[in-house]
Order: sequence, then structure tokens, then C-alpha cells
Amino acid sequence: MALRGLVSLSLALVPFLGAAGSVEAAEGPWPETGADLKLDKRVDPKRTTTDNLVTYTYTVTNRGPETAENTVLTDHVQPFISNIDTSPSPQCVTITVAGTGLFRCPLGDLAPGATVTLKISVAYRDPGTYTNSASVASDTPDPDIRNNKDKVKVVVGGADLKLRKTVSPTSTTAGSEVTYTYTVTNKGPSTAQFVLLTDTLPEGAVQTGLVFPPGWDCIFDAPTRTLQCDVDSLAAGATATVLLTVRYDAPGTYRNAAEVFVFTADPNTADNRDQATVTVS
Ligand SMILES: [Ca+2]
Ligand SMILES: [Ca+2]
Repeated sequence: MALRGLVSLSLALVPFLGAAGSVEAAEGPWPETGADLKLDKRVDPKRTTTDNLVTYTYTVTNRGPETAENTVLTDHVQPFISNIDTSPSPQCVTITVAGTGLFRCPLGDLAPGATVTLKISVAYRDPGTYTNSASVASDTPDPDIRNNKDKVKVVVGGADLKLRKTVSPTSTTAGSEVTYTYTVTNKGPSTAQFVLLTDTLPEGAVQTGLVFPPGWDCIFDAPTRTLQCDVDSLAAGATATVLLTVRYDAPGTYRNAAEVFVFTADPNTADNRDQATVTVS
């Protein structure tokens, strides 16, 4: 399912009053005064790929003993999301500044023992490691601010394509055939969508053969000496090999680079290009 650029915010406010004392009892004595807010933040899944939703879950607990007045949850899950739907909850005000994902959720007054759970689902467009920290605060003094923040990390992978180009033999005589081998590997972790391999050979190259895998579409344009191959998708871990046979009728050193492009975000484009050299005598 294509979720590129899609971000949804769904907030489920679940007040849970009265019973938290027994739930929290194992964590030690409660403070004498103020309102000890506690935030727990989770993300699921912790590893994902571009365009797939990850869900952040926030659990805010008032460990008491007093009511936490004007409690506010803030987070910055960003700057990697393009849009946030603020409609599901009027209690949460989303602030989007130049594509950032700052948001704040006023939770009102939280009674001692109250727990509120919120969920936010986002899709990341770009691969990377995203660490973000949320915090909770109120107008009531908090005897222990160490538990008011929580941060999580999510790793978003793309499709890291690698191209290797070789030529055999590397030296030959004028009019003899040489074969270029293009090996395209998807190092993952996502499926690569819309892969394009292109190579414009040096002047003088005359194509004599072309072999490519099932599912691929390859053409060699003689006037521009350009090879173009594409495939709709290449699974993570998959390798495809294209063989192009040419001859050079004039002596010389022929060197050029081929390149592979992919619609899915590639976290490392340095290995998307490779060159080969053939010497013709
Ligand atoms: Ca606290
Ligand atoms: Ca790459």
C-alpha cells in the first residue's frame, strides 16, 4: 500500500481513574505533595521501511498525590513527516512549522492515579534513524521531573541499490567483442520500486548483443550508444544481471560509468555508480 507522504494522527484518550495506585505500588512510595507526572513512550515497530506507518504510544500517569492541573504533552516526532491530521482530537493542537512535527496535547486536569494514553501514527518518507523525545508537564509542581521525559528510536530503511559494472576482456583488439556485465543488487531492507539502469558508452561502441533477466526491459539506442534497462521492482536481497556485448573498431582506451536509479529512497547513492575500462589495440 502506498503511504508516501501520508501521516495520520489518531488519538485515543483513555482516562483510567482510581486504580493506578495499585498498578504503581511496585515503583515505591508516592511523593508527599505536588503531582508526579510520569511519561512512557513506545514506538511500534522499532524498525520499518519508508512509507509504512509506525505508531507512537504515549502513556501519561499522574502518580499524585495532588491533581496535575493543565497537563500538557509535547513531542517532536520530526522533521520527517509531511502532514498531520488534527481532526480526531480537539484536545491536541498540532503545530507544524515548515514541515516539522512539533505538537502539543493539552490534557486538562489529571486526577491522582489518572492515566491517559495517546497514539500517533506517522509514515516516514526518507530512510534514517529517528530519535525523538517527548515530555509532559503541568501547572502543579512536580516532585520528580526525571520521569517526565521519554525518548524512543525508530530505524527507517530504504532500498540501498548497488551497481557493479565490469568488462571482459579488459584489453582486446579493434573489431573484437567485449562484454559489459552490470550487476544490480538491492541491499534492502525495502523492495526497490522502479529501478532504472543506464549506461552511455564511449563513442565508437557498436552493440552486438544484449541479455537481460525476465521482467526487465532493456534497449540499446545505437545513435546515442545508450543502454537503458528498467524493472518495476527488485526485492530486498535480489540481484539482477544484464550483459551487453559491443565492439570497438578503433584502438583506444574506453572508460565510462553506468548508473542505477531507484524511485524508493536510497540511503547511500555512492554505490549506485560504477565504471569500467577497456583497452583496444
Ligand atoms: Ca514526574
Ligand atoms: Ca545505494
